Amino acid sequence: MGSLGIKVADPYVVIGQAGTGSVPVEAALTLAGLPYRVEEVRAVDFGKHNPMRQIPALVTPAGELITESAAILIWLADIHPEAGLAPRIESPERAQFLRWMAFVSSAIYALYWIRDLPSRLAANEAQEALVRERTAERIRHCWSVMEAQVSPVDYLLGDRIGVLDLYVTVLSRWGPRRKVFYEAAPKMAEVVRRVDAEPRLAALWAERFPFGEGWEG
Ligand SMILES: N[C@@H](CCC(=O)N[C@@H](CS)C(=O)NCC(=O)O)C(=O)O
Repeated sequence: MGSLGIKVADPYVVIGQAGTGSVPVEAALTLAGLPYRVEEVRAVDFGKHNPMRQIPALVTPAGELITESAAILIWLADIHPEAGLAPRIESPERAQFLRWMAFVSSAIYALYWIRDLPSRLAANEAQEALVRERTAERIRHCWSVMEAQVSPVDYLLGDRIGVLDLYVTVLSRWGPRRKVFYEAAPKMAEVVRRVDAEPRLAALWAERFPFGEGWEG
């Protein structure tokens, strides 16, 4: 048994929830063809696995707990190089890969701690509305900064889909949502549309992050 009581022979376990940051992890495991199961958690139970009370978390087949979406995605891609989901350490694309994984995590994803629950920092409804407006503008700005610095081919780092594409695709579906993203980042817009349409992910998107009415904003 691993330290979390999961048998060593178990598949990966993703602690997550539909529509959240666990979806790019689920997508990476799907593309890599790795067996996994999702442990769907309610908000009150987030702390059961992650002391930060956040998802996603990943439990490896050896029973190790990994938190932080960027770390999980980079580690998965590195430990399963045969899946080709990230540039290898000696690759000329490696530095930019790490740069943008860290950027998406720290400059954009981190803002959802306040955006998802503005009352964490805002004292009344008017302040909450301002927080929503200003975080939307900040997120739009960060996407436009990234847009100006990347030169996508079919995907962000070349002609192969990878974990960075999955990360950007899922986060750009969150508020202020896709219409804002398409306008702020037209080159990256083509990439995320390609990832939305990736046949190997069709079933996952349908189950875990469906394209419902008005999903683009
Ligand atoms: N730095 C973390 C952020 C994770 C995060 O904010 N997850 C959201 C769900 S998408 C969450 O758990 N929110 C609840 C909270 O922060 O209280 C990561 O990259 O994994």
